Amino acid sequence: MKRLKQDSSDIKMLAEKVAGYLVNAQRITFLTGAGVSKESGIPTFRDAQTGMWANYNPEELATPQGFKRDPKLVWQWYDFRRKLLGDAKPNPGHEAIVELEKFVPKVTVVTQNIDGLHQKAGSTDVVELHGSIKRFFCFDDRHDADDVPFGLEDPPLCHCGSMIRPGVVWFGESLPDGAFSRGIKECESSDVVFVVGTSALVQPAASLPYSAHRRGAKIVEVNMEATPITDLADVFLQGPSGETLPLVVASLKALK
Ligand code: BV8
Repeated sequence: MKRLKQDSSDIKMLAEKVAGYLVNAQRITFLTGAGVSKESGIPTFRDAQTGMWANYNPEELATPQGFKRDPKLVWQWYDFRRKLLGDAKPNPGHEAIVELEKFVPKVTVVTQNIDGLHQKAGSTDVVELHGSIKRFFCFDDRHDADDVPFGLEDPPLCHCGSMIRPGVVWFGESLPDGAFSRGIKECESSDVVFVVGTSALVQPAASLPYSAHRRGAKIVEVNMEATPITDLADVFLQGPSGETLPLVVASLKALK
């Protein structure tokens, strides 16, 4: 049922339907985006940028060209976001994904997020399609750089003389070796693929649910609003993932 503006009884009934998919599932994959971290206080990628960032387009800042054009601005944008993350904690949505590891033999998280909250929550198999804001390497040769202090005005320099940048994948850059192929493999071998908190606009991540669907996986979308994936989904759970995913876990426990 894809009726938008689902009420609580709809959501409960749909959560029970999803739990039914999980009773005998051997492998499930969660493809997550910024929405899963929203209830941890992390603005989503497309939320209106807050404060001083209101006048900048993230898709311009998150590019090698943007960094070369204005290294100070891009560096400070990531420093601001990294600080936001500092004391962010996983929310009940992250925790529900971890709890499912008790009931399903294999649970993989393929995330577009760079915030590390899935790992912090305790997920044991996480693929970071777009890297991590907590890692750094140099712009020219990708020499790893140790942890960089907060509050630098400008990007520090690598021992090779190149500017150090955040260890994330920018627009126009390839995904880390093996990450996307691992994402395809997990989505194509899963009984159920959850697509949680993503606008499903950025490629090639947004193509993963289609790979899963072609192989017959059940697709469960969790979002506040419809996306390009909604029509593909077997179930669309409309609501915050911090509320809907724990409902699925509670329904599964009642079935076990
Ligand atoms: C690449 C890291 C190969 C940086 C990010 C076709 C094929 C291949 C490439 C392309 C293609 N078409 C276009 C491209 C180019 C480009 C692209 O996709 N552009 C878009 C704009 C069309 N793709 C690339 O460049 C990729 N590279 O393809 O390499 C290549 C190489 C060279 C030359 C050619 C090809 C690399 C893309 C990676 C970019 N890096 N992040 C950083 O974060 O600073 S992308 C960034 O935005 C995120 O990582 C995420 O992937 C993306 C979208 O964000 P979402 O996570 O979806 O968040 P968003 O805000 O959009 O949505 C939040 C959702 O949550 C909403 O739906 C909302 O309703 C929902 N929500 C809110 N609250 C809640 C909630 N849901 C549940 N609960 C809640 N409480």
